Amino acid sequence: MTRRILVLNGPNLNLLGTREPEIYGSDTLADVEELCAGAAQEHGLGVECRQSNHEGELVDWLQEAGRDEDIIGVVLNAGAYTHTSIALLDAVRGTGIPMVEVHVSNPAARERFRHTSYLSSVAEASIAGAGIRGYAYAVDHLARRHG
Ligand code: CA2
Repeated sequence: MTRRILVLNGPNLNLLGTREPEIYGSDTLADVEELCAGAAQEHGLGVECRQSNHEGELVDWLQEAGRDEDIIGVVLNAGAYTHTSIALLDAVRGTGIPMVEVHVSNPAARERFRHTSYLSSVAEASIAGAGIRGYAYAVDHLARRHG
């Protein structure tokens, strides 16, 4: 099977493009997935895109990725779990797979409760505020580091 990058989106990101366009823009999650597929294809890689509103499901998928030798990296936008989830932090750490944290908006420029990320400490890179292009940058980074 083609080597691939797992693109994981957390809670409410299925709503991208439907509300709050001033914060998140007007592109949808389907647009994000298409963008990632294009960025990966440029490096001869595939993508597997998943979204869940459930923390445990995200943990399960990270664990699965850790057992899958064809997954070379994870792009993770954990949504609001970014600011709360030690379970996701532990899951990423447990996989040992390179992970790039992505945010469509720039949480550092928003409410104080968004300033803490439990995931930054286990991220190889963090990209925030670049809109959905941030996902493509993350895919590109993981592809290039893999070589
Ligand atoms: O900027 C990001 O990508 C966030 O991860 C998005 C999360 C937010 O909790 C983080 O602080 C930053 C929220 C995703 C909710 O997305 C929506 C999109 C459109 C309409 C409603 C929610």
